[in-house]
Amino acid sequence: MSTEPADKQRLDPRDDVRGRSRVQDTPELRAYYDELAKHSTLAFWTRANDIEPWEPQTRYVPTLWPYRTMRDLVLRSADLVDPARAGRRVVVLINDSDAGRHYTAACGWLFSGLQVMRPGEITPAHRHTASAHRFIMEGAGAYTVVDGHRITLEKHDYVLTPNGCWHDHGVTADGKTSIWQDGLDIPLMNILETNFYEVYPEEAQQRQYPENDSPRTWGGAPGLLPSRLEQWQAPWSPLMVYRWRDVRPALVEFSSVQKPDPFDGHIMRYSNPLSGGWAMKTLGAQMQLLPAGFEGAAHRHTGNVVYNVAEGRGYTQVGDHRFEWSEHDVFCVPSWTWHRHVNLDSKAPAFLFSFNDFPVVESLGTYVEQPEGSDHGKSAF
Ligand code: 1HN
Repeated sequence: MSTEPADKQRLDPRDDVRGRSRVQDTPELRAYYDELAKHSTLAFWTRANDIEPWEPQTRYVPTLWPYRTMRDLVLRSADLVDPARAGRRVVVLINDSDAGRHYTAACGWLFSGLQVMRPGEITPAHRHTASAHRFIMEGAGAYTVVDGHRITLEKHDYVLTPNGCWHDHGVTADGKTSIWQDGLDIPLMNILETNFYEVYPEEAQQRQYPENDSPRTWGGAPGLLPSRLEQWQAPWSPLMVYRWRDVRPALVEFSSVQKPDPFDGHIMRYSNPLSGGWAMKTLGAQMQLLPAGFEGAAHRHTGNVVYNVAEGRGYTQVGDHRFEWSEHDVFCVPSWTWHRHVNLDSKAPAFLFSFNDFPVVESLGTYVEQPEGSDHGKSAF
């Protein structure tokens, strides 16, 4: 016998089965629910089907932030506020959904923004529980100082600011106005209510190590690690910057000997060279090469991804949205949303940088992937 769903639960015929909530509303029950509410309680069966969906239900909308619009907006912020007063001069990418606005999220647990720095400017030194990473989009002379390690930054370099590390950044006086994308796990840290923040006693840190000591120590050549250094204790990668001048040729070499993945083309992760795992505990990042004319197959997976187009032109179908992209456009793929990538250039590869919350999703054992047309992976069980 069909029953009406209880108070305010969504109407889904699939819920009319044993093991799901299908309690019919009655005047006695309504009175009981009112009584429960007075005592900071509720009847689980009135909410069960909503809070235990059959499969992940994202609260985020697929979104494209086109660089031709974003660039003008970000540059305008440089005329309007001083980074030393603003703390950080960042235009935040907001997912235009209740959850996105509430958590200040671009997608899922991912916060992202575009930051601009003019020559001679600095962002005052600070630290927080949230982890951060950055993808350099344009400019010259940018640098960051992470716990006393000064790192010079060039276009398309990827750099870490792990949780709790002091950091400040700037652009040298002889550099060029620089724009980069920041990615942080702020929404996750705030939902866990674990987020602390501190300002450094001085505006900027003194460099405590030789310039670029991190990549010079840990990234001199692939697979080559120091034999006699004290063991690295931190839970993040000792290699803090991954240079585009190394990453791009590495992907081209990789693609020359491997078959492309049907969904992602040739995709590589920015990993901790000591473990092979993600470089930080909460945020992951990848670079992928879509071969000329690549037409990816559709799949979906748990975990959220924010892309930044490093090179090329194409489109990504995300749910009902077709995002045509070219250099530095940013777009997101929310958890468990079907998507496929297409490189519209028949002669040149496209490169997509992306960052994600996979380290969290994987470490909790909740990563699930499903190729289109297959039942495999549909359920986590
Ligand atoms: C942060 O530390 C930076 O250091 C940029 O550049 C953006 C947004 C929220 C919280 C911390 C930075 C940030 C941030």
